[in-house]
Amino acid sequence: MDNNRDTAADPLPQTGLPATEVPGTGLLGTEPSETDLPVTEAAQLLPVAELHLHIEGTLQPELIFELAERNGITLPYSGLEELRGLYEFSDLQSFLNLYYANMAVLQTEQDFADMTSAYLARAAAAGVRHAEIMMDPQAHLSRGVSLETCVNGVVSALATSQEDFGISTLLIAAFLRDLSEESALEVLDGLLAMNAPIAAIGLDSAEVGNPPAKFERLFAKAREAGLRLTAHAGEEGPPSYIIDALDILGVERIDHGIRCMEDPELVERLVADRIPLTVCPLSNVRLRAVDTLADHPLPAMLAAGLNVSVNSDDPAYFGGYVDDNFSQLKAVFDLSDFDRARLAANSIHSSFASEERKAELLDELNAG
Ligand code: ES4
Ligand code: ZN
Repeated sequence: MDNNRDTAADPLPQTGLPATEVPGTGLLGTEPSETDLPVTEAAQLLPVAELHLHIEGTLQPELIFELAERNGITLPYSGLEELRGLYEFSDLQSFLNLYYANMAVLQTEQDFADMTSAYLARAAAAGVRHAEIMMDPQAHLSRGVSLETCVNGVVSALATSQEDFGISTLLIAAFLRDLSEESALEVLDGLLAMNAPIAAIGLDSAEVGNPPAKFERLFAKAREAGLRLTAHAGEEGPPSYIIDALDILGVERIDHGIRCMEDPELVERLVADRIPLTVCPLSNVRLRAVDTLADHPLPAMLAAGLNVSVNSDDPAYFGGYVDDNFSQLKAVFDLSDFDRARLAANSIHSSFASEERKAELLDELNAG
């Protein structure tokens, strides 16, 4: 099957926006016919791939307190209510401060395994059938938690994800862009030396002031090691960071990428090359990248013909998992069944899963 054709040449998604030409296709928007993609009930969950998910961002407040007690850690919050009161963010950094602080409760392999299993159970309920899970090894190493502890803990839960939750999974080692490239290279060496089962590397944390060029050698090394490549770009950073992630780092996917909409020439390139953008609407609202969900560029991105998917990012912090992202998008934009099915298909096509697994999931999606 040609993975690109069916998404690239489909009629324009029905976004409620004026019909415009889909760049590069010469097609104008039309209502999808019965045979294009399945018409699903509003409440029905579509099988999706989650491509942008930080496992440390799935730590729910309840689990934070449970793990603190188990590990004899005193948290600087009196209880759940006080902690929950801190989930109001003004930008990416204000979130990252709490996200890194809460990781203190992750001490043992079992802690990492329990966090991962809790995510998989919730993701299964959200319709996730394949998940590409990022973890931040440097955020644990800096606290004295070994690479073996964090990697083996997460991997122990991922190893049985298909049997336990019906979710195929793979692991992405993400590197903190506010740390040095030397630190990242050292950690990548450690991961390769221990034969860690990672499929890809990513780049996350504070974006502005830490451009992709800082990590050219890291990505070259990962590519040589046969790893797939993705990077956060264009969340808070300018469109030029997206261009540099593609041209300097050679990434296959862009995490977020919403600021591409400020650069029509870049949009044209992303559409032509079918570059996947793993968009996280509720995250963008909570971190004030957009004012409200109604202001989110997702409908415009779909209308432009961009290869976008919907993901949850740090669901314990941003008010929802993939199903919540879909239902709130539907409520605000009256997202059509056709749009939802296209977003689901995009997520599967854009994954690093085997061609066999992608075909299986696409069959499931098309079977409605
Ligand atoms: C992140 Cl939303 C976001 N952006 C950048 N880095 C991150 N790490 C965890 N969540
Ligand atoms: Zn992210």
